[in-house]
Amino acid sequence: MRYELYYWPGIQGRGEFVRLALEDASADYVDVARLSDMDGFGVPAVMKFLQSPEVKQLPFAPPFLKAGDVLVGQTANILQFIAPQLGLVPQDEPSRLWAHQLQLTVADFIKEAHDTHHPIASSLYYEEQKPEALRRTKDFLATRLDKYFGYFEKVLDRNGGHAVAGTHSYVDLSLFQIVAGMRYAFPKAMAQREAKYPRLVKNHAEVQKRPRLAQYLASARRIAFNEKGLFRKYPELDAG
Ligand SMILES: N[C@@H](CCC(=O)N[C@@H](CS)C(=O)NCC(=O)O)C(=O)O
Repeated sequence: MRYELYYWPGIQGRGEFVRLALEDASADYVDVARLSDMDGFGVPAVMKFLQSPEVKQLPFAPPFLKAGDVLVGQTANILQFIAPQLGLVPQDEPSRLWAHQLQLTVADFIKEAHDTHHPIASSLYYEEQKPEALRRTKDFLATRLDKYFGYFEKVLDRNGGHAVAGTHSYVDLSLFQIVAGMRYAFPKAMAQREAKYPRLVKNHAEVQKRPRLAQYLASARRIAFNEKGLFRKYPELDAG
């Protein structure tokens, strides 16, 4: 089956967590918004689902994914849906619940990382909320980052180096992505902390070496991190 991923073009954002799963599994998919408007794709195709009165299971926001007649939104929910089909989670319910629990925690982390540069409103520019961003980031780096990374480190330790014991799963891919994002956005802060998180660092290195992922990461399909996405590099925020 050909999956259709609907996400904003030009950023990794939350769509990247879905892309990583599709790419790691070598799934047949189209990244709809990155294809031409002229062929019926592009951003208009995304907007069609968000605005058409005919869509009953209306997504709130991208990413969302279409698989045959199924239309599913919310990053963690999309992953929970496709992972069993892609062999990226064990089939048993306890494992799937555990993976989903972790993915929801990743979603919480991403929101907090995003709010470092947009603590007041997503509708305002970073430059319009810079003093608040500095204050928010100070606390994020002092308390929240270590709380989340310490938690994920413990999880990897207790499960033999994987998020779900004994197997590679979509959560390992998401943990790779948050390490990559944090290294991009906060290189100083990460350099000071990485020694505390050897399993997270090892997971990042192992995921990036997976043959299909390595190919993807080196391809033009992997959008570079930039200052429009979730993880943004504003050196003044990276106090270490
Ligand atoms: N909880 C949702 C959040 C979705 C979300 O915030 N999407 C962003 C792009 S990453 C968006 O387009 N939001 C539009 C809005 O919130 O108005 C998820 O995990 O998928």
